[in-house]
Amino acid sequence: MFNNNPDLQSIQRSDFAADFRWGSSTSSYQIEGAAYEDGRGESIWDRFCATSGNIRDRTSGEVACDHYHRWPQDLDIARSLGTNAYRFSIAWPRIFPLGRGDVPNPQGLDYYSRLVDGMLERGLEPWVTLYHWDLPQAMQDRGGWANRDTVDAFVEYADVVSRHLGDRIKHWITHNEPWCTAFHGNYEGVHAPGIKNFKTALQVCHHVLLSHGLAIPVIRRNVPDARIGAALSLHPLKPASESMQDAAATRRHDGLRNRWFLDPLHGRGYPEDVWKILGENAPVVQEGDLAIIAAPTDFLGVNYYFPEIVADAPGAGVMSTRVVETKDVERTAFGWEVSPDGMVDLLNRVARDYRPAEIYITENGSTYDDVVTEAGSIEDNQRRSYLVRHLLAVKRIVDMGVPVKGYFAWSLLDNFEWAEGYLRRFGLTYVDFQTQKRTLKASGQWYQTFLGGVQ
Ligand code: IFM
Repeated sequence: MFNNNPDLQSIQRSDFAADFRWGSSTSSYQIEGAAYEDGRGESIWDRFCATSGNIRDRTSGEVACDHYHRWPQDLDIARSLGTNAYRFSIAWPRIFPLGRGDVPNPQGLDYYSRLVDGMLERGLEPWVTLYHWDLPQAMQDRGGWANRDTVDAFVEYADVVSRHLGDRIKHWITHNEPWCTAFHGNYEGVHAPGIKNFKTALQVCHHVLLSHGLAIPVIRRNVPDARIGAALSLHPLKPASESMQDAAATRRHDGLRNRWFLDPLHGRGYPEDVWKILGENAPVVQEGDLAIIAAPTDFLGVNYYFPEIVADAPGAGVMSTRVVETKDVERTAFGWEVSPDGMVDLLNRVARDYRPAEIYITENGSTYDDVVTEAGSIEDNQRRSYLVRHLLAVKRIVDMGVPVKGYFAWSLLDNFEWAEGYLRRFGLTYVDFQTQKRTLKASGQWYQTFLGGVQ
């Protein structure tokens, strides 16, 4: 029914520029484990996972991939793939166990220093994300991102990390997917800290964007040759029908899902059409905030997974929209539509409407129910097909003149998939969470062959 069996030879690394960044992505809470080692403080995810009902398989990131101890092996895998870049994140509670303080935790800084050296030794350019959702719990106890003080604490943290690691890290991503921080965490309550309040989510959103803007000059001061951006989760959208109502709903949904982030980051302030709908839910924005948020960046990170189909839904939340599931489309095990064309549409739209100097696909990947064969291999043909077809899409986008300069597969390893626990595997590498054995999947082997890595 679907053309999900692409010619595996249909794309070559040489189809891309020699300096194209090829990488894989991970994040601290999802892989590190060692939750209570070397002075790490509690994060909101430790607390959230400890509450029954929050995580589908009742697990946590306490051990995860034990990457904190096994990172040399994991970086060896990244090197063996033939990638030239590696995206990872820093756990803020390892640096400031209480969120802020006079003295950063030396063991936390040492750990990341060794990790970064390990990347450089293996020819992996470090791409760091400062915030991939593991806020120190102590900051949450003081209101979390809804409290403007957290913005200052983030900037202090960014200052310390960039002073310590900026001699070796040149690529800085301030935040991963602010939409998820705000709405999964503070409106839907399905992510830490588990709050369900629309107004709070919008205030969180504003503070996260503000902290991005305030951190930029600090990082630039510490790392004059830094290249800085944010990684947004963006979605191409289509109306559920040809009705005017669905078209208008799609525009509203786009307003909060995409433009609410893209517009202020590109100097346009918050979209007025959405602001009007928000009414009393609109965030408190102080004079000068929007100029700060619009601080010039060097690239835009786009995390692309799936398109959304939107219908008008009077009374469904403040935005009166609903995302509908259409039948007869190919989906991953998560139910996310597989649409390489959606990626083409999205990146064309972003380039046309916002003209970022460079775009990096900072995440793209899929989850399927992997099976280990008797021989011990993982023949994840669907994930491999997903990868090949999305890389073909990247090639089309580049050929159209969109400045896409790199691709980071999500993820190097199977890992802790937030509210789904370990039920969803996104890795190019299979992780047996009982033994911590790593096995490159067929998808990882394909990426390795494509990139000219070493088996
Ligand atoms: O695992 C997550 C990641 O942390 C953020 N982007 C989406 C991935 C898959 O859900």
